[in-house]
Amino acid sequence: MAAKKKAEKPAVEPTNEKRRKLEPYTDDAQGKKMTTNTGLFINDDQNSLKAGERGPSLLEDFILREKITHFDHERIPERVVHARGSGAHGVFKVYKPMAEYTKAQFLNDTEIETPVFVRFSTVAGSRGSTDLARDVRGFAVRFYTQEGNFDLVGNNMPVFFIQDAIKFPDLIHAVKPEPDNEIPQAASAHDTFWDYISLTPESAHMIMWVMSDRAIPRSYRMMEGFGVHTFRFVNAQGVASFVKFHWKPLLGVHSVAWDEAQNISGKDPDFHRRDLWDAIESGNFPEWELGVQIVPEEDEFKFDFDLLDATKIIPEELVPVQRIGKLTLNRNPDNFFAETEQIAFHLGHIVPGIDFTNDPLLQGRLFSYTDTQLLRLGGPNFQQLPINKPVVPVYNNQRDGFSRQNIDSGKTNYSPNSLGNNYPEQVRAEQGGYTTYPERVEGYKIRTRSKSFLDHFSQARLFFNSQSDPEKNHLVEALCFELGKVKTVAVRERMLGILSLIDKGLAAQVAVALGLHVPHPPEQPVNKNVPADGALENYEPVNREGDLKISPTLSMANTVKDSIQTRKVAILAADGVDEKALNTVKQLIEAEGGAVEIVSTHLGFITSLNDEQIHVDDTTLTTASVLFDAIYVPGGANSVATIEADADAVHFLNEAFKHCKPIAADASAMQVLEATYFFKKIPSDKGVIVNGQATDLANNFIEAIKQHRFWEREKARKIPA
Ligand code: HDD
Repeated sequence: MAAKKKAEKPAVEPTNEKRRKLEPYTDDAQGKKMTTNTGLFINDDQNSLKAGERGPSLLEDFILREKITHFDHERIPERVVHARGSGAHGVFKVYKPMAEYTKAQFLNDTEIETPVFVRFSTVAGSRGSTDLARDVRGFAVRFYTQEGNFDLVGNNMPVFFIQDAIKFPDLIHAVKPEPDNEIPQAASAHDTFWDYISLTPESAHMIMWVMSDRAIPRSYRMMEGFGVHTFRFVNAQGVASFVKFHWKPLLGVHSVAWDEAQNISGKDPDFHRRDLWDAIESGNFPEWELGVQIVPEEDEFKFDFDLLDATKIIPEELVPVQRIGKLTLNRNPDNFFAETEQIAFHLGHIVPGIDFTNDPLLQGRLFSYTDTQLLRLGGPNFQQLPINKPVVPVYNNQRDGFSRQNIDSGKTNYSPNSLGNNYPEQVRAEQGGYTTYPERVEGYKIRTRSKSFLDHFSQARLFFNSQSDPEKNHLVEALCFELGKVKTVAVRERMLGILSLIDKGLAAQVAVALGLHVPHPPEQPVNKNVPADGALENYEPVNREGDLKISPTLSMANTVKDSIQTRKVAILAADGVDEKALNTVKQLIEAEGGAVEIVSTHLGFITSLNDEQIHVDDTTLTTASVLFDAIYVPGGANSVATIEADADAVHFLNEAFKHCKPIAADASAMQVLEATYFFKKIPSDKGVIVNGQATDLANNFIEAIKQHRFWEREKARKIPA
């Protein structure tokens, strides 16, 4: 697919009702005169009012006071979790009517393009923290539907750490920087997190996901998304089914290496934010398909896990994912604060045809989101902020409060009323009024955990067993890294106990790195879920084998690898480069949708063999291999000699090799490869393309880039870059 041209912003607006509705609030100061907030033209914005040239500033200076006061109040509390994030506008369109399962209009009308706003995030770090932290990624989607806002507030992992929302504050306290010294930022590799996890066996499955490469995505555009909980679909006849939501990225699911992630955190902490922004600005609109797994109500108890347990997936082999529509992100926000920061997601923003289940994690979330916005956005009127307003009108008897925007006219602000003809009127279900699914519930008031929630290990094992060998190695290394940072030996030991209940080999490998022994025989993990008066047997984890041994869809090795669209290729070149070879490779890569940057030893231009002036995008000082997906070294004697002599350029290649990236070099550039460490140690590698003329070389290189990474290279462990 060819790289698309930069999108003209107005081109996407007419199709997007939300964008049109934001337009009146969006202002540009181009060509405008400066005023105070009351509209007074400002004559001097640079000098405060003083009593004499060198005299004190005067309290009377209302311009100074207004400017400083506003500045003093610019910050709002960051989100208590998911503080660091990036958002974009887009549209969603359903492929086929889903009337059999849900009456939600936006999932039935194939003509409607529903406006959306999506915010991706990390969980633990502060607003200014690195994008590449090992962490869960938030994947929150707001649909501005004709029946009101629907928010699907999910993550890039399909399960969660805990089964009950009452534990959430403890989990988050444990993962956030430690309270005495506020260290470490945006990292789970510390004592309090693993202390908590080692006492919380229900987190075993989630820990497998967080220690996998899913926690260090290559791009937000290359992540899956999941609604996590089991929700409920309800059709027009009132028939309900259970549903799990998925987002499947059309570019496939890809990650970086952990060493690379740590480097990127220093070289470009905005890596994911920049990547999303640049992709949209260049017209390479990120796309996902919405998937659903549907379970008829009568099959609720058919599985060896509980559908209400958010630490469990429904394996796709048991219930296939139907792809029912497409999400396209096609426009960057105009203002980060007004849109990305002020958007207030809430799992309870729901539309007819979609309903909740009794998942205790979900139930608690239904409280938390509005509550947190009240503090974060300063009162009950946050729904009237432009980014939060639905595209449909809002009428009710809620009134007043800080920063009320609406001017609600009329005498009545209560219901029932006769003075206002009893408006706004309630809406019958058949006319779209929301009705809750009349699920029958009865039981004792009781604080307990259902026994059907106690199998904490079989799906953790399923996940581990489903990984490819390189993925398993990464997971083991992640655990060695994280637990290696834990100072308290007893915590490490408890974690080895938990790991041994998932997989003995896994535990043994981690134990070697920690210089410890796996507790033997593996005891039941210390279980601090047990309430003071609770009976242990009601909480004791069950370690069953699990019906399914392998679920191939859980491995990123099986993702789609058919495109190089938006992959970034660095061309290492200097004066005297063979421009024919360079241009052939560059053009073929760009024709496939890849992006090429010329990296040299200085900025400005380089002069090719035939005196062509080639613009340099970056130098080995201003960029780094970790910011690219692949590297190419064209020939040309002088260029090759310069690159070979530049230690940073040689390091660039060694590092790219270490991170398993495809590398191509012209035959006449072999001298550069020979200067590298890897080429001496491993002269032949599937991902190192050195044969063929420019076109063949480019085509083989493109095929290699589609593979993303040559992880099997890591086995050799010989590259110290
Ligand atoms: Fe949450 C934010 C996803 C459990 C309480 N959550 C937040 C965001 C995402 C999630 C993506 C950021 C939204 C945005 O971009 O503005 N949260 C999840 C998922 C969960 C989950 C997938 C488990 C399945 N969350 C969860 C629990 C609680 C919360 C159990 C509390 C009991 N989450 C919050 C919050 C946040 C939030 C405190 C912080 C900022 C906000 O809501 O708007 O209310």
